[in-house]
Amino acid sequence: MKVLLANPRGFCAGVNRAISIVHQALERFSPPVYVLHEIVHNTHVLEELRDRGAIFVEELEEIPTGAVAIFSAHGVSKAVARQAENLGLRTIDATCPLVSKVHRRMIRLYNQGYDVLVIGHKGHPEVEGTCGQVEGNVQVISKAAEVGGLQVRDPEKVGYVTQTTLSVDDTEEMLDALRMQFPLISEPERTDICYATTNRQKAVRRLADQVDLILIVGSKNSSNSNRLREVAELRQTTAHLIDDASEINPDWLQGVHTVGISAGASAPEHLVTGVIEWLNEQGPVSVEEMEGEEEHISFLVPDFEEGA
Ligand code: 2E6
Ligand code: F3S
Repeated sequence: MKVLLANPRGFCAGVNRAISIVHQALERFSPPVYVLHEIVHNTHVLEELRDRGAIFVEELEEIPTGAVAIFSAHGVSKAVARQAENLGLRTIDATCPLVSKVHRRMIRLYNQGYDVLVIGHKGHPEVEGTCGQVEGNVQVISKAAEVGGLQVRDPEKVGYVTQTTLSVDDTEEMLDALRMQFPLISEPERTDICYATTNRQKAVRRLADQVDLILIVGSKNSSNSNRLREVAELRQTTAHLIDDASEINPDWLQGVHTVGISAGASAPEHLVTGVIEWLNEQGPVSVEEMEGEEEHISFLVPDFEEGA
């Protein structure tokens, strides 16, 4: 069997930074350190950090006064940040800088009097954090069909921001609908879909044309990983999202000659290696890495001594 590896795949700069922040906090402060929400959406990353003394919670009230509280890579609303201060927590912000950039644009548009639309998946923590940058009522849309039902104060003063991990194709469709409805809509030079999302989707699109089956390594609640599976399926290639090799169903391999593998932005590379090893146990495999976009982006880990 042949194995083709998508390139790029796996960890992005924001995930590397967020995980490093938790490691650094565990070194600087005595465990436990608390993390509001999953630092990134990956069960294996969480397991490893739990073993080192991180505690993941969904509510600030679960964190004892004076403890270290890290905000996840997906970002938080202003109200949550304020509440953490009021509770006397030592906060450290691991929000991806590319999400923080979206927050800043959201605030700017709102302060300029725009009705700001958030294009994204309702209920996802990044979308909640982005909406919560401003006090006013923000409308979230997740598909083109919802555009017709939007109510705005002034159709000539509408702007939008997007979630960073959306499907590039679906977003274009939504933007076309928005441009029809609001011809003067305020647009950024590029959408807020981040470089890592764009590159990983492009790589899976190319991979899908060359393989019989695609395995995406990533957790079920990871938005960007789910989008990779959809990209493959849109190209009529069967795809499965798996946390690790243990979730592979051997029946999936019936009649398959070439397997493609990719990994979401929050999935560690050792899980991809585990999948290759598992496939190799079923019969010899040859592994080939596809050509792809080179990524040189990295984000500094803040020195949070003063902030915390
Ligand atoms: C923060 C923002 C975007 O579910 P989603 O894809 O957003 O999150 P992860 O944790 O799977 O991926 C990284 C990430 C963090 N993406
Ligand atoms: Fe940031 Fe994009 Fe990763 S927004 S956390 S670089 S998937």
